[in-house]
Amino acid sequence: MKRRDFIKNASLTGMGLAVGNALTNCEENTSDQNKELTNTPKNNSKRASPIVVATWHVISATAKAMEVLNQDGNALDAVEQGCRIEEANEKGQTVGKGGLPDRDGNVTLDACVMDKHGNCGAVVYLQNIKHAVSVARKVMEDTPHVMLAGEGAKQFALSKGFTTENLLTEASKEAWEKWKIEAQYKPIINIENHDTIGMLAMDKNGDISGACTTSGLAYKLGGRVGDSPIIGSGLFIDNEIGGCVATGLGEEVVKTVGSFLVVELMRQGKSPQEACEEAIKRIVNKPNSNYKNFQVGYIAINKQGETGSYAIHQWFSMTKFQNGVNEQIQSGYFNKT
Ligand code: SD4
Repeated sequence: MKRRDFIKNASLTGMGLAVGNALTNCEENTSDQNKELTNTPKNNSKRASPIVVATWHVISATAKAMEVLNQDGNALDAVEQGCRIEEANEKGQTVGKGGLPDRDGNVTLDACVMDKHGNCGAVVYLQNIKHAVSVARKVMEDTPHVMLAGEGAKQFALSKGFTTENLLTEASKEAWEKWKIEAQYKPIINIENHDTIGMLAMDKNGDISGACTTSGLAYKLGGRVGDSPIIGSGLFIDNEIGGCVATGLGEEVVKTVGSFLVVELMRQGKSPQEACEEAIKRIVNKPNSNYKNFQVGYIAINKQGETGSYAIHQWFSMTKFQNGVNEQIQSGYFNKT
């Protein structure tokens, strides 16, 4: 058996069975105590129409995702196809091709996906392969693993038919050359650097999936990985409750496991908007928080099709496509000074 086949089989047999048992056990456990712990809001309401939301102003990406949903694609297909639009957009300097490099001039990509079953896949420090989100999906579907890094991720992608290309465009190279003149040995954390695309979709069956893809912070230290490919931080989906994706300074999102936090707050009964606001408060209310110097933004969706978004600073926005309307919505923000 080839190594690749072995990996695939392992995911479908041993490990698959383990997960299957765990799920079965959960379903069978109907004790009152367990119900209380789970505290899942009831989903008696009418099913919402298909919906796509994404971080920042990415109308073409949400349009693509909705096109997939309208053609009976599922939420996972929608978020993957939507994110690919921005990964291929050379003008976007924070995602895929054209992404700004690290301080050594290397473009390194992070991405993840999570589906309605709670399956997930991620790649970190991926180089020379533009569609990191699709590689992340392959990790989820074709291996028993959740995350592949660096050269291993690249070799895996090549084995799946992805091809390599230079992701550093002339414009991004020029910007990097300019940055090098004054290069300060600290992460640049002003809000203009944050443009990760995180996308959540709910399909006609009411199932939710999400994806997140980025070239990370511009001029980061070589090897640095942010929140975007970390399940629970950059993205989290619980198909019983809803989903959340993050953008901004990944280090601060990781420290509060932001996307998981938002979903858990929704589980406790908060609306997506309230949950995003509470998660931002966790960051800014920390003793000695220097939140004035960095941006973090969250967008969220719940099972009823309600959405929310909130950030530390002004000018964060969410693109939302529902009922034929594809629009950019400015987010509320914490720092009014
Ligand atoms: C990171 N959260 O790597 C990402 C950066 C980001 O738009 O959001 N860029 O920390």
